[in-house]
Amino acid sequence: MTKDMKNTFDPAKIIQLQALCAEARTIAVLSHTNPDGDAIGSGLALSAFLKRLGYDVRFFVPNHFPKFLNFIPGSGSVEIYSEACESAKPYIADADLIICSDFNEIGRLEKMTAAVEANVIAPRVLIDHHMSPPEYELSFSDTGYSSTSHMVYDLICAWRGTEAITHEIAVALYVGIVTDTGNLSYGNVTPGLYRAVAELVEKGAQPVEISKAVFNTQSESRLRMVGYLLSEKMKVDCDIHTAYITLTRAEKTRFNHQIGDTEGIVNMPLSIECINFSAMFIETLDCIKISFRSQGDFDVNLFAREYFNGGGHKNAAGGRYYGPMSEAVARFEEIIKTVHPEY
Ligand SMILES: [Mn+2]
Repeated sequence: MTKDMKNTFDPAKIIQLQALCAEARTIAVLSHTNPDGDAIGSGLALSAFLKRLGYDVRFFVPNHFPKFLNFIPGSGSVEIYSEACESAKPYIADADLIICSDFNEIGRLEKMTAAVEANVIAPRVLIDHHMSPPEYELSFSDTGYSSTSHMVYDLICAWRGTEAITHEIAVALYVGIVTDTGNLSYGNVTPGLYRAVAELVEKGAQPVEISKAVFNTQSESRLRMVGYLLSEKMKVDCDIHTAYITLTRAEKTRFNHQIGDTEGIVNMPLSIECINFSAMFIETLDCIKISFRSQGDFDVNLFAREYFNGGGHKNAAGGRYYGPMSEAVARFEEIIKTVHPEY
């Protein structure tokens, strides 16, 4: 197990998990809406591991994941609830054990929430690195991890040792780690994380190939959208170390926007020397979705919580505004006059 982590995966808790699994005939592994690399990577690795131990496991996410994740071995087995709820609903509702991976509240399952709530018998297990974990029968919750995939790595190693990391599991976990850390460039990139990554590479995860698949497979229209947003839509205020970008529905249509296309754009203003706080406002059918990123001490989890009905991590959080884009931006502009990074 990764040495510099606290006892998130201590032997007593692993025994508890083993007992819960041993009592279960069917296990449902779940991850969050708009699944990202960490959601898919951690969920796929967990289900592959449990399947190899002989359990009946199915892995469900509420809606589609971005196409660039299709190269992960086993990604075809991920069940998309919005597509196949007829078969998913009874399995989730009758599962003997529910494992929630990479999210901290059941509401993040959106339409899938009802199926989970219909199951009042199954114990719930949490494995997640977000703040404010729910009270489940068994929780592996630790915000010190930069990805849930790194947590799943430690969990598998604590349970079965590194021998249990197959090629398929290694690729899935590696993808989850690099997507949540911007290819190992932000978040808690600890010595332990590099040790885990070294092991995953040893087991067959190919860093160059995976970087290409994850970071260099965007469409021309996505790259042009990024160019347009940075050139025309980014507001920068060096005095308060803050920048933000807005994206309307009309602009999404203009650039043939696909799921996952806005991923990562909010981080880009942070590469400007004077900027330590970045926000991105994205218009959707029912609200303005807002992403916040920071580097250094400025706590965007608190910011999102306090002003935009959201939350997340200290350096990465999200929120929502119910109203037109102009109002969301005006509100933001007003708040950052007084609340912004000091340097
Ligand atoms: Mn994650």
